Amino acid sequence: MSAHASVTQRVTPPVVLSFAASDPTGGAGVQADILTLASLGCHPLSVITAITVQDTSGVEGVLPLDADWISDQARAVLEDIPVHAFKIGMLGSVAAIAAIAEILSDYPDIPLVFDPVLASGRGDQLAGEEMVEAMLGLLLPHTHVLTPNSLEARRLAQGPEDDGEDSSPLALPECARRLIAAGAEYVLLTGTHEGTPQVVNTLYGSHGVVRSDRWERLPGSYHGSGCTLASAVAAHLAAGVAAADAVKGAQEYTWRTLEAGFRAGMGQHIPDRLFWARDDTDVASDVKESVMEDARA
Ligand code: PXL
Repeated sequence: MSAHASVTQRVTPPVVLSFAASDPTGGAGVQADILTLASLGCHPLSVITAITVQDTSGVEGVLPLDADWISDQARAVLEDIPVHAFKIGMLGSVAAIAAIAEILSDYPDIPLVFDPVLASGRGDQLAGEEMVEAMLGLLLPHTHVLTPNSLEARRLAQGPEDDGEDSSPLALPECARRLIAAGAEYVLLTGTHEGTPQVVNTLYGSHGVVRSDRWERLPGSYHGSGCTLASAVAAHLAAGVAAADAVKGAQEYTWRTLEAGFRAGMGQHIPDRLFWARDDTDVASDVKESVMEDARA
């Protein structure tokens, strides 16, 4: 009898539901989430919010899905499978945001990691002003950990009073304070876009800074680093790790995926979410080799 034939009831791994858009390059979007969640031992559920046309240099087109189709995808799996964390990435419309907010309000005890995607790495706009307003009003109140980069944090936190010609950009701690006042429990503000020698990522809570971590700045430009980080936080939360430690573990994992990143096309590098499976010295590589050999035999 083959070793695969016995039907035993296995323990289900932590389950994370990701709401995200498709990125055919596999660098960002739902593909990045699935790779990250699987690499960290979770089972990923994926609800597609939009389909994009893009390469590793930039986004050429976005087709938002009907809000009803987003709700139906989510309701079908949620009624079948218990979920341990939610993750939200790129959203295609205000209607999609409202539909997802309604679903979240039925699952108040499941932690949500919200990566407020506003633009691609090249700067293609992926969310208009009404979507920013809807994210603030409808999704932040459900958010356990918000993961904006500094550009997203300023755009989300900026009020009309900050729009004057000669007003200086908002300080990042003030952005975090406003985003927490809008409903997020924690804000992990990433510093990749700041001009600092190291990348400084800071986790804020309702009493101020919870932790601040510094990372060697890598030379490449990466496609999907934010999706990887947010999914990694969700994976840790789904496994029962509390926010401060989840954020630490997620940053360590993400930095290693970037260090191992590769340039598959002509644009940005892609983080290697499965870096450990390619390490010759790792047990995982022995398993992969033996599976390949069995298949060839
Ligand atoms: O990295 C943010 C992001 C998320 N999701 C999709 C994207 C991008 C950036 O391009 O295309 C689908």
